[in-house]
Amino acid sequence: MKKVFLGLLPLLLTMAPLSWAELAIENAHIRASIPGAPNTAAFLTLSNSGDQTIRLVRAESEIAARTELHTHTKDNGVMRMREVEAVEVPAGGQVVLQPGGLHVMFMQLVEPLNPGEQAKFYLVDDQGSRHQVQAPVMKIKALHKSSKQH
Ligand SMILES: [Cu+2]
Repeated sequence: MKKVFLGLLPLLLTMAPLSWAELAIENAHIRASIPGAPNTAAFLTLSNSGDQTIRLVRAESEIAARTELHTHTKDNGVMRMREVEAVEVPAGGQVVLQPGGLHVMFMQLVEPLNPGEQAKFYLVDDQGSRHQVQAPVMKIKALHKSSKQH
């Protein structure tokens, strides 16, 4: 046991200051923009292999005038989008950003995003670390008509 512990120690020491390394971002994809619609969204899966909650407090990109963290809420039976203060990924946990739920919102796209293209954006945590996300642009059907309005 002692041998195993000593063997792991250098690795643990190396990893300790890099808390951002605990966040894994998978299955990222961006909805292709609809002609004439200035907004679109990105979806992805966040996994936290660390032992502390990761709080993502904002999103940034150069593909849109505004990039925000959004969720959907039901308001008198109508699905609406609103900005969230933070997306929290619990220690050892996973959060899925998906149509109808949490998403990264791009408002006032600089140019249309077409299927087959790639785009880049960032998720920023409350420690100031910027997590770069490179994602393919794909055709994704809107779940609700209201998800087009903003
Ligand atoms: Cu939104």
